[in-house]
Amino acid sequence: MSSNSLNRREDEERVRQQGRLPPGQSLTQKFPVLHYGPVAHFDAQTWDFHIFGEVENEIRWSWDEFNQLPKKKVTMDIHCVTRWSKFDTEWEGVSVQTLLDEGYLKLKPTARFVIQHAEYGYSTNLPLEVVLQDNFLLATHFNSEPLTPDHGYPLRGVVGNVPGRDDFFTPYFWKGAKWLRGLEFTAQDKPGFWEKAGYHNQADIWKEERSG
Ligand SMILES: Nc1nc2c(c(=O)[nH]1)N[C@H]1C(S)=C(S)[C@@H](COP(=O)(O)O)O[C@H]1N2
Ligand SMILES: [Mo]
Repeated sequence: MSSNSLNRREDEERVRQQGRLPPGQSLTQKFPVLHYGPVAHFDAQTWDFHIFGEVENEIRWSWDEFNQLPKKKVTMDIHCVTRWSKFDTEWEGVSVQTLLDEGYLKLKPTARFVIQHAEYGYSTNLPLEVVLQDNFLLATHFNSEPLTPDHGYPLRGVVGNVPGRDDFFTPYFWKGAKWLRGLEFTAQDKPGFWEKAGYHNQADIWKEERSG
């Protein structure tokens, strides 16, 4: 066995002992790339970020404007439904709760779900309360570097498990859309790309809600 696979096993055993390895998952030291369709091309001149639906103020931010928003860092464990988990990943970006707290965005009381809309029509849905948790971020950076194109540059949704925060609901990682272009707030739930393809709508990593 190579020393690398020995390390991998030791790391996996450690997170298992810590109660951080969800059922049916295994630890990876790599960062796999997974998506349907092509990697999106980014043009700062035409890119915009659109917030719409059950909101008091519809928003369109340019890339420059988006980058003037307050950002924060969150470290979390990410869990892909294809059974890889990556631990202690650090993300930087904009928190939706911060947008509310600082008055950039005001929701209508009818808003209950959030649909992430990405390039090429990819979408994924989450309950509003999950999007407002600290483990959901509109991320521009991974481990202090801008996202790479295949991981969603310039912007993606991310959601993962924050160790010790059992009060946060954590879904599988497909619930973060790469090449994110907008958020739609809705009164009714709207299953997204993988959810319509047979993945679980709620996707709780601890309950192994993979399909159905
Ligand atoms: N736009 C877009 N975002 C997407 C997907 C996709 O097909 N298109 N796939 C999802 C899935 S299934 C996973 S597991 C993660 C993978 O992110 P990664 O390639 O950065 O590991 O992206 C999610 N976001
Ligand atoms: Mo996935």
